[in-house]
Amino acid sequence: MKRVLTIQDISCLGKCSLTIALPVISALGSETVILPTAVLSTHTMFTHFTCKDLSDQIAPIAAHWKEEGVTFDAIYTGYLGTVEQIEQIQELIRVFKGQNTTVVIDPVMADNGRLYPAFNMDYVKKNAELCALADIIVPNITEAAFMTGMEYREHHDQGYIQELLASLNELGAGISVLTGVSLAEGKTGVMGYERASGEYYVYQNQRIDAAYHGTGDLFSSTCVGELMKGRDWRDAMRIAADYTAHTIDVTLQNPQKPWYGVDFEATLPKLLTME
Ligand code: PXL
Repeated sequence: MKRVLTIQDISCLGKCSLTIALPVISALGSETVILPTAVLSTHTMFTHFTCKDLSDQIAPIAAHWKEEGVTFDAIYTGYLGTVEQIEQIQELIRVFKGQNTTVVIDPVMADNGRLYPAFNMDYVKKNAELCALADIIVPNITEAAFMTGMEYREHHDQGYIQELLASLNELGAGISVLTGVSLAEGKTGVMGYERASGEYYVYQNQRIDAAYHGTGDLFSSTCVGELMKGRDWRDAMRIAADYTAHTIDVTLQNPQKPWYGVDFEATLPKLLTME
């Protein structure tokens, strides 16, 4: 069985980060090892959330794993906390990245043209540096624009997306994938660029007009789980895009849906059948 280490916060309530990554990657058949970077009462779209930073636990936990001879087939990072914490995670990746370890970095820090409340430009710069250690990065357009210094364009064409991918590629990752790419009216999806082959990949599905929290984490976690099943990166992206869109669709049909996250619990069985 493949073993995945995922490093991100626990938002106790909120259906995001570890409360998505753990069930999704496990359901897709990989052992999921977690490194919680902070405990929050909820995600940061609630007001008055509590937050306990766990940075001082990273080094001792990593040291214990090293002593136990633990290895990982993938290391996947999501929402993190501070510049200093990212520095610790850079070190952890250097220590645990073996020849066959796939490093997936989702530089979660912004959306819709704006940084999340907790972050500033130093944090953006550090995330850009973290991306250099990745085999695959999966930022949204806002995060990519911040990390590359390019202008954020809500309405975009393929030319802009290719330029953004070229700049992202300069950060040093093997494959750069942009999420939230809408190349035609009523469509949304992903576009990626693979450094080694120089090839692009575009996938578009139906755009559902609803913005839900945690959908980026659902997408990334699904990618990681599918990659660990041996899927080519393009297939992993396509399945993750379809699964995320399907989950938003199902959530919208639930009259009791919570505002803070999607009903992925209802759609996990379908994910396991997706090709
Ligand atoms: O879904 C990304 C995410 C993860 N964790 C926390 C967040 C967010 C987005 O806002 O606040 C704590």
